[in-house]
Amino acid sequence: MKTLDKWVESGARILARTTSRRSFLSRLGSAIVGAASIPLLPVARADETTAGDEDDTQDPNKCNYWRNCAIDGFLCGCCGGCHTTCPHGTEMAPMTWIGTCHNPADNRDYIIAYNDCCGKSTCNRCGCNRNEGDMPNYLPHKSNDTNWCLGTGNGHNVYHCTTTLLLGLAIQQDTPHGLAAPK
Ligand code: ABN
Repeated sequence: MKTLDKWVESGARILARTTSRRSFLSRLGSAIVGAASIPLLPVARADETTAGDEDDTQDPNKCNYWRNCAIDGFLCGCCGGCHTTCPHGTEMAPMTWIGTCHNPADNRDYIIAYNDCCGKSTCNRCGCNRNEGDMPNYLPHKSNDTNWCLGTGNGHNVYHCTTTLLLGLAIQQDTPHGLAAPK
């Protein structure tokens, strides 16, 4: 014990001789803050990995999925169906809202139909509201904020979720005013 006491005492004397009180406190503070942040580092890195590596544009159950560019509704893939089929117990509305979305995977534009699934209470999962090309409600044929289930005509008017069907490639068209993008 005596040896340990002497060792600590001489260490403290050397420290006192070579350092001012202010610089000692500042170094001590840095050491404490540095040590406290060590356990956080792997967590922060893990978060970055998740955010950076995920490509939501190719995941049908994410709002950022490329086909969802003009959607206003709940994704059927989160409601017991998938992005192209209605969940069991619902039926697809015959009328639909159409959008043109860009697929970054092949750098092309596609025409997408947003067919609502009807006949069960609103799903309320994976609600997405992206609205590219959407128009106000007073232009109902150009607005995605419409319950297309009202057109089912068999009493299944309740909206449940929305599918995203790929109708085809969007190609540029000739117009009297020259070339125009299909959007
Ligand atoms: N087309 C989806 C939807 C349904 C009900 C109300 C608004 C939007």
